[in-house]
Amino acid sequence: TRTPVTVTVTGAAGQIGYALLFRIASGQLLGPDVPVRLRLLEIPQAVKAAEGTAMELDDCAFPLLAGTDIFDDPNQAFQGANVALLVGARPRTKGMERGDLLEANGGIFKPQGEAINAGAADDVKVLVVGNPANTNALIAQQHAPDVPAERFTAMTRLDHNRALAQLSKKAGVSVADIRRMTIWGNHSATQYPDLFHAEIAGKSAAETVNDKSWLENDFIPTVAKRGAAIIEARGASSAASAASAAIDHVHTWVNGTADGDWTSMAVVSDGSYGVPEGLISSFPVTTKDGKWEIVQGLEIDDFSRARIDASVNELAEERDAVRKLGLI
Ligand code: NAX
Repeated sequence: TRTPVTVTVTGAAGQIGYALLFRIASGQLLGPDVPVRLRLLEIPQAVKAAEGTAMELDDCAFPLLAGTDIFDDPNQAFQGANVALLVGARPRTKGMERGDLLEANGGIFKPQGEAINAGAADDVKVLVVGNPANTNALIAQQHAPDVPAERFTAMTRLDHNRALAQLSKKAGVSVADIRRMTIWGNHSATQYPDLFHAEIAGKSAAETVNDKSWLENDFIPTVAKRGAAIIEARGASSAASAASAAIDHVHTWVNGTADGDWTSMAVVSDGSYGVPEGLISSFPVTTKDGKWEIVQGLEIDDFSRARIDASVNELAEERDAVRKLGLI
């Protein structure tokens, strides 16, 4: 039998954690033949709740779950981690300025980056879900100098999946008929879901839909503001869909994208498409053998260029702000 893969999950007692852990333990993260060992990180006040979740994990009797350990110390939690899902973060509360938000999250993601650097497995893959996800990933990455920068990623797969769902409804097709969807930029309201490179049954999605007004005034804002719409309807933020996207992100990273298709991941920029080197920005990426590559050579028209630039500028501002705060 295989050695279990160690998966560390932070914010394990939160609502995404609750929707995520059972899917990891059932084999949906890494595959139906890969045993996993869970290491959960919570703040001390939430350890008891995490223990309750661990009891339920026991009670599922998942054949693939080799064990669950709970910590309130990042250095212990990331020990030996092959996969690290950084879900716990400090949410923006009323009256909080962006600087305060970045500073509070710096206090979380700096020590977590250091702990990953010190103790994670050599092959560690990191996904940051906790918001502001791209910049939190940048902070963690900057404090893990011994880990290759490409192992730090942030989640835009939920945005990607939301875009697939909206397009499938509009076009009256199954999401399975859609390929090459892309989210560019920041996981925020400035993100740019791109239909000009997406395909429905092999043909341009933008041309197939042929409704510029829908694309501009309906599709883009609906995808970008979907998180707020879920809060409005549910009275709580997206949890099961966020967990599902985190599963998809890691599964695709480990197991590869299908031939002729790609996915969206926020990854460290190498300067592709004019995105400043070092920013963690969402791109179209293919994955193979546990490695991602940014899709090259796509033509970007003026409409897309302006939107990509706006979102990337926001990322550059966030980076400058955390630099000023001494967080990176
Ligand atoms: P919850 O507030 O339900 O849970 C967060 C958990 O993190 C809490 O149990 C808290 O105790 C824990 N936590 C806080 N600081 C911690 C630390 N230093 N170490 C370990 N654990 C810590 O939030 P939830 O709804 O689960 O959302 C988690 C994060 O995901 C939020 O930042 C949220 O904004 C973000 N999201 C990101 C999305 C994305 O697409 N990238 C979409 C969904 C979600 O909004």
